[in-house]
Amino acid sequence: MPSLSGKPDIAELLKRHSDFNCKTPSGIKYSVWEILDVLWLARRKLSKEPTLLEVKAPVVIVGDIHGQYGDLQRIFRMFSSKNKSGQCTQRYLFLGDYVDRGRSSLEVIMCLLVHKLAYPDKFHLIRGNHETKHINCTFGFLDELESRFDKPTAFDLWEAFNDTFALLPLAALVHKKILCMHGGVGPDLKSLDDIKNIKRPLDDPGINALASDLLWADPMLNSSGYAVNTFRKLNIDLIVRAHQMMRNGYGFFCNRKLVTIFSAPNYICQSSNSGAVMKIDRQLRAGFVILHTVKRDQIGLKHFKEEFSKRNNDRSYTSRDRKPDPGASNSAEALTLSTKKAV
Ligand SMILES: [Mn+2]
Repeated sequence: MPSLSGKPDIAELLKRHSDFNCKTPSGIKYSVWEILDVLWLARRKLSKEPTLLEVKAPVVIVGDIHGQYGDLQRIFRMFSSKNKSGQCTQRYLFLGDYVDRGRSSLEVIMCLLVHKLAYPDKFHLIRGNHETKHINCTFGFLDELESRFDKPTAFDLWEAFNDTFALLPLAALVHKKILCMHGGVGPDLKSLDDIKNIKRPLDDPGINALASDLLWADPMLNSSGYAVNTFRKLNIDLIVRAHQMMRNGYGFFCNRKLVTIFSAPNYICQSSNSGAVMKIDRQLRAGFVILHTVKRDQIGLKHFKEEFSKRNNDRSYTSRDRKPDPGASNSAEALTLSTKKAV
């Protein structure tokens, strides 16, 4: 489909997203044409990317967002040197599940795609299981579009978004050592070339067993033997995936060879879970930043300073062998993967 109204103003769209206060009930005002233009440009960009992205370190890895625009803004602010949302001062890798569940799926996916267009080499998006038609027609995205546009327009936009999702890469490899995907791996993964060879667009990943695992698989807690073989076979140190809600935002499995990160705190307003994002530094050391749930009476600079000094004094170190302390969800955790310097 050709561009419909010419080139969208990416700088203005970035500003509109960073200025937006997510408490405004009406959401960001988009014209149908600018959405279609952004999607058209995004498809052009994504279709040139490989199915297995090669990503350099340092990088910030983000798990499920699920339409929680305010939390996406918090993540940008946390990692922005200017303390401003929308400023891409870091390399980012998002692990999918941008839409559904939360109330601002449209803002989240538009914000991410606009960033992708503005910073194509620093901003990486892979596909989650909610970036598929038969899931996002049921779990909120289509309903949200129908509440903001007339029904035929909403349906056309939903189709255009899903055409774009069909082109998203399915996995990423950070510095050749950390394999990242939304779901997980399964017996169909024999080598990294198997991922590279999956052809896109892939309208229904369910028809490809390996793609299904990458989008849907969950770790089996007793699978350390399988994990060891997989890591040897693929010559990797760690798997980073998302897809499952973690009470503290992240969790290690399979003898600490696999980590789940989930970046939507207070998920669907029922869970009091924290969110987490993972930062991999130049030396391939991994650390986590936790997004705590924030109550109305906890907002403000005074409360932030109190909380900050409280958390800063917490030097506890969480290990898999120690029973997690429910009060210590702010514990920092660091993991050295390799001493090799990242290029
Ligand atoms: Mn998922």
